[in-house]
Amino acid sequence: MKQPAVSIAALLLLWASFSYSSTVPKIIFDTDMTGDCDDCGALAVLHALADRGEVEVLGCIASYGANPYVAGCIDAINTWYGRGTLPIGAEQADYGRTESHYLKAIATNRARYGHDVATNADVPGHVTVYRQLLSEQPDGSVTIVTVGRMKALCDLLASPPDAVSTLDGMALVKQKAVQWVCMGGRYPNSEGKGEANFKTHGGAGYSRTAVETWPLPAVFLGYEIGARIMTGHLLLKLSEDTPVARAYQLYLGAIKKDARESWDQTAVLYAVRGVGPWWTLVTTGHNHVDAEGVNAWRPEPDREHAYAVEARPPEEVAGLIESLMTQPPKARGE
Ligand SMILES: [Ca+2]
Repeated sequence: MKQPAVSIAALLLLWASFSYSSTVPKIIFDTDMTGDCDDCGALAVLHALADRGEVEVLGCIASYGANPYVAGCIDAINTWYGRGTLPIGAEQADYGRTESHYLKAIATNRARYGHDVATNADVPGHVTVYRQLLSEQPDGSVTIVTVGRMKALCDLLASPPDAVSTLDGMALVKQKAVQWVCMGGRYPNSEGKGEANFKTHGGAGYSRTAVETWPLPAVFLGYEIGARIMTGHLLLKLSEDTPVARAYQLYLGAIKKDARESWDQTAVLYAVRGVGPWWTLVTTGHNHVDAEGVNAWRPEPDREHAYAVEARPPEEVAGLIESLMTQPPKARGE
């Protein structure tokens, strides 16, 4: 009697692991990694959750061409986590905003980080990669996470049919994506304050277009959520052989702080684990964005928009994010 019982248990475990792996979110990570370090922290959280079997990372998009070394830094981080072959697409145009406290130091140090991409010119364009990643996936399966300006997302939505897919960008998104999770804006923002991803550096038109035309559910993690979650202090203690730690060391050293707000990490955490105990969602109404890129939540008409509201103390979420950002990569066997 013992033998069959063990086999059934093993079969159940196998079935559970199969059904689990087939239902984890599939994520494209769209980042403007340049002027702040929370993009690196968000990518670390994404890899840590992938190491735990909670998410499949499809690829990364470097949006807005803010700095030539975005793709190189992304590749250094992906390589550190054993995912150096993940596709990266990058905006090839140079918009001239090149300052970053950490990008070049990490992207060009291939001897230390073992990656093979140095600059955005070493990878295909953002639209090509976006379209490729989407077209390869089952219908209704992809979550797009943006933690920067929405230039690349707008370019995807406006893209014509090509060799990758006979569908235009809007039809491709409708067929393959399931939701958009966006770090951006403020909620409900009746006072009309601006937020960087929506408003600055030419982003205004893009945020308005993206929010108005995105054809599926969209969830927004606002400025006010991540602004209260301070993380990074444990990364300061890690070796500079860890690229995410190095980014934080260089960035926090430059601004003379020992931790940073965690805006971008909240979008990744939500996209993988949902509201959890940390947030509730306001789902009635819609996110309105004006011509200047300033958003406000309007109670009507209702659209498929939602925004997160803090439900747990920020210190608790900070502890979780910090532990994920410092979780040793599974691929390194540490
Ligand atoms: Ca960002």
